[in-house]
Amino acid sequence: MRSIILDCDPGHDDAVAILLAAGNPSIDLLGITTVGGNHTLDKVTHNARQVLAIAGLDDVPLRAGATRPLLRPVETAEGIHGDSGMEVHGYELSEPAAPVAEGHAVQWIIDTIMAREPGTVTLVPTGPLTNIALAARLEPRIVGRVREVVLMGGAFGTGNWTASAEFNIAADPEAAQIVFREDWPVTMVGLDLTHQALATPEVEARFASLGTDVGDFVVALFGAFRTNYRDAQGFVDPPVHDPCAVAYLIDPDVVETVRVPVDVETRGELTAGRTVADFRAPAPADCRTQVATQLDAPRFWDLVVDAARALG
Ligand SMILES: [Ca+2]
Repeated sequence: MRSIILDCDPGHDDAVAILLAAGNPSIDLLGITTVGGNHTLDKVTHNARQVLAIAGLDDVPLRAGATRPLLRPVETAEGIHGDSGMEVHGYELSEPAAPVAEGHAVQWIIDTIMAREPGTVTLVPTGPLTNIALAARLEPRIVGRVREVVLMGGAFGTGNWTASAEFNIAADPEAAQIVFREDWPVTMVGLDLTHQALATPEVEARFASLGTDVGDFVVALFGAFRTNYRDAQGFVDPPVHDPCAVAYLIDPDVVETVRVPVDVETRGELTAGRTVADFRAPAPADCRTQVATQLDAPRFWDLVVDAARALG
C-alpha cells in the first residue's frame, strides 16, 4: 500500500490520474491538492471537485494551493484543456458536490507529512511544482520524511510547451529546480514516457463498454482531449500523461526507469524550463534522480480500466 498526496491541476489527464489513484486498491490516496497550471487555480479546483463528485469520492480531502508560479506570470494551457480547463464532449458535468476543505494546500501537505511516520508519504505532483517547492521551503524537515517524489513533468527529449520544455516545468522552472535539487528521491515521468500512453479508439472503447458513469466520463474526456491535441500538436490519439506517474507506484514494471542526474534550466532564452538529464556516464552513487523511459502500454491501460470499473 502506497500512501500518496496527488498535487494536480485538472486537466484531462489529471482527472484520469485521480481516478486511477482512487480506484486502485494498492494506493492510499491521502488527499488531493490543486495548483494553478493547466488553468487558473479556481478552475482546476472546480474541476477536481467535479471529478471527485462523479467518482463518488466526496470523502477524499481536497485543498487549493498556489495561484501562480514563484516568480513568473501565470501561463495556462487552454489550447489543450479548453476554456474550463477540463472540456468534455458529450457528457453533462453537474455542479460539483465535493467540498473544498479549509486551509492552504501547502500547509496541509506539510502537516500531513509531519504527522505520519517518516518514509511513508509519496508526493505525486502532476502540475507545476509550485506547491511542492513552497512546502519544502516552508518546512525543510519534510524533505527527509517524504518517501519519494514521483512527478509527471519534463522531458529529456523534445518539449511540448516550447521546443525545449514540457508545460509543467516551463510554467514554473524555479519551483521545479527547487524540487529536483532537494535531497529526496525524484522520479521524472516525462514526455519521453507519457507520449506512449495514447488514448487510442481501442482504449476508449474499453471505457465505453464499462457502461458506468465514470466510464462515460473518461470517454468524454478523451473525446475533447483528442480534438484539442490533434489541433494543437498534430497527435492522432492524445497522450494521457498524468496517470503514468500513479501507475509507476502501483506496478514499477509498467514504467521502466534509468537513474541519471537531472537539473532544471531556468535562465536560457530558448531553454528555460528544460529538464537536463545527463546520460554521459553511469550515474554517481549519490544520484537521487531517475527518468522514465519505456511504458508497458497494455498493462498501463489495464490498470486504468480496472480502476474506473472499481469506482463504478
Ligand atoms: Ca497535470
